[in-house]
Amino acid sequence: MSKMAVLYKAGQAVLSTFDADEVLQRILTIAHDDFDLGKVAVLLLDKDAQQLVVRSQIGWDAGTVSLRLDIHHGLTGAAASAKKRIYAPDVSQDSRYVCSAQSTCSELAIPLIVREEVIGVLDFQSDRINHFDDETIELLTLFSTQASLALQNARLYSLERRRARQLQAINTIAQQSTAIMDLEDLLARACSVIQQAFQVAHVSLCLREEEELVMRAHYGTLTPSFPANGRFSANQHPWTEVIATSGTVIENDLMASSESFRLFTECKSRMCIPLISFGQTHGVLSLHSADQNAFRESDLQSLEAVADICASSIQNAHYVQRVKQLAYLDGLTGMFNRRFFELRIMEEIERAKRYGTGMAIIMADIDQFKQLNDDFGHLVGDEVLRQVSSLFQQQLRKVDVVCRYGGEEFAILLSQANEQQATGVAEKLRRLIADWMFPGVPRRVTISAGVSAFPIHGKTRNEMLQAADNGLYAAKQGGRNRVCVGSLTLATSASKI
Ligand code: GH3
Ligand code: MG
Ligand code: MG
Repeated sequence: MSKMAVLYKAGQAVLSTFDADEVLQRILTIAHDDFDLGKVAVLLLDKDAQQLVVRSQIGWDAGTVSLRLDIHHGLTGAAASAKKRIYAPDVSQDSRYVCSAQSTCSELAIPLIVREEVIGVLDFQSDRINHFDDETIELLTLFSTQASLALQNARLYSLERRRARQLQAINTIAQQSTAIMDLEDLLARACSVIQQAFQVAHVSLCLREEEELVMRAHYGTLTPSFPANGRFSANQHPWTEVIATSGTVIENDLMASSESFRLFTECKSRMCIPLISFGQTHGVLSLHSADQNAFRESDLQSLEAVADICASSIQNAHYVQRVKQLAYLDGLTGMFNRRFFELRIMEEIERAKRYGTGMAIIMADIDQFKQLNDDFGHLVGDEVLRQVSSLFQQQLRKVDVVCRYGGEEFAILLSQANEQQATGVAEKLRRLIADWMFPGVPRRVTISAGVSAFPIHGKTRNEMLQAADNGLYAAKQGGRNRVCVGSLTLATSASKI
């Protein structure tokens, strides 16, 4: 075959694919078969490290692939630095030569250049002195130009595909952020879409709760010591920097880092992006890769777009939560309202049934409140209602729920409490109110209360309420300012003043 025909065939071969590995393979095959060269290597330039990395080779042991050489090292380094081909017809006579194979006698290194920029080097070695004649050198130089273009095309193509995947991900998450109302669902979905689009091993979405970050969704294998939905201090690297600067942190080499706290196993590079909405950092989106150097500045835009969508969904969810909360709050006292009580009593009864832990309710009503309003005015009445609510709240555990059931009546849900404990609590509240001096009320304010406990006084919401109500009725009948344990019939026992 004529030399021109070889060149034509070589050009066709390398330029007809967009797959970088395929291009590299074809370069080696052509050099080996058509130019009769035993040793050929393609080295690509790692600009940041200023090193040439062996990406593909033929003629050496397999171990040479991914070998890194300093840009000033050997003939390949000389070719890359000088941006021109370097030929050593007898390597033993060239001081720049660095031996990589004992049998090599001549070496030709040709830089791969795209738009004036070196992207790598093609390295040809022969076991014969003076192996390369002028024409071969010329042809290999032309071939290397085609190889540069093919590699550049493959690189652009893979960037384009990466870009397309990322755009697709943004689109998917954007659509779902409006379709999915539940925040947990959306965050979980976002993690898996991001993982696919950005091809990383692990993704997490952590939201801020004061000084801590809580992992609300993740994709990947967590380290055994870190539980799903676990929390950790935000005051540590890299989280603290992300939150303090509201900026993305990219770490492409975590091998050397000695940090003791890791979310995920096998994490060699990491990118942490703040979730910002209306100037507030709600949390951090983090991507973790099992490879070094997995993240590029060019991914930043797409990932920040995804982070923005997540942040605004979080903001929306907070708002929805707040609106929901408002629907369950009493405007005068700020306590939960009857609607909330109805919701929670069903949950508490369910829980008591499932775990056999018991629960109780107290219905408390202010005595002669109509008279109090009449004597001191409605505004004073309102203030008494507020203070009674807050006194109740202060006396109870976090798990208990105080609700303004209506007017001057309060319903209290006691989690995991029996009759005796509930009566004790009711009695404590009764005494506290009776002893309290209310502003603008120069006399005692008292309450009456009825208590019922699950399951002895009732097994359903209606039975429990009826029993507590019967207790309250008995307390009023018995002279007020007292606590009565209710039963479904009106037989009651009472504690007195
Ligand atoms: P008893 O000891 O039998 O419970 O007598 P009572 O006067 O407390 O009971 P009654 O049901 O006759 O009256 C309740 C009063 O509570 C009537 C109503 O004006 C008053 N009230 C209800 N809601 C409010 C409120 O939001 N603010 C004020 N100031 N008063 C209220
Ligand atoms: Mg009353
Ligand atoms: Mg009443």
